[in-house]
Amino acid sequence: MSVYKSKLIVVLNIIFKRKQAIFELTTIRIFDIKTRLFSGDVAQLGERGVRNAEVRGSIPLISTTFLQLRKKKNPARVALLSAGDEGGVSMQRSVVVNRKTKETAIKIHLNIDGSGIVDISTGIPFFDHMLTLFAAHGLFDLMIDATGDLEVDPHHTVEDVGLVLGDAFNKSLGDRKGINRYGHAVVPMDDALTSVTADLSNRPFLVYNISGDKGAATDFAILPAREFFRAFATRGGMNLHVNIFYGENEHHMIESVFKAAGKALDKASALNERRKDVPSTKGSL
Ligand SMILES: [Mn+2]
Repeated sequence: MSVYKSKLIVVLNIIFKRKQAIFELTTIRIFDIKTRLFSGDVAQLGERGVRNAEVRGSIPLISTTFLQLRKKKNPARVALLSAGDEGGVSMQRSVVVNRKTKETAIKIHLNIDGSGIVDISTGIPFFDHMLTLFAAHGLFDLMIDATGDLEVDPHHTVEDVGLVLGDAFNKSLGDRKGINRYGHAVVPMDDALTSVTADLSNRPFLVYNISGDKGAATDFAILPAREFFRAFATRGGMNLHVNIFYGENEHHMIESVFKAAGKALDKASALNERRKDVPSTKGSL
């Protein structure tokens, strides 16, 4: 930011010091935010991060400006948010959600504008494998640390991870302004083919159709996967349609479901630079 712009911001801040909303509006109008977009941070953010930051660019710039001017008043907050701004991290939609019950303890860190960095431990290796595929193909950064009463049944852990991951998506999406809202993917895995269609409508509803042969049962089979997606869609405020068209191998069938879900949700959750408001003619989601 040029010296001229910095000084102008100081002046604006003094003029509007009790009217933050006006200050923000003024700043957005004056500067072309895209021109100062994290010079040097592109490599860290990746293409999608930059694109999303461009869409949302105005907000971090303004927070940074406020932080610089109010540094003396709240140093801890300044340090936290400034660090994020320097690394471009604050531009991304990133949340941490914790949930602990008598059956399970789950911690999830999700960045829906990530690059597919995954670290998952649920105690159910096949579930870890599926969630890894979901995040890797959806380009989400996802850390899941879950422990549950697996000696009773994997069901509690599977369902509760679905609930907490749904919460994490819901929190990440915020007021859902600027998102595509809809996303669709059809993904093959050798003999299996699945489509997932997502509408981030805030109207939870799961459709889960299995046309093919269900194959041999595993400890994380097609039906437990459905319970995961039911919990996930409910808490995530999503309408999800999962259609498993066919498949001979159950592992491949479920794998195509999780990959397709990741890709569909990547598209649906991404910010669209042409959309400034909530993608609903009602005005809210
Ligand atoms: Mn596999």
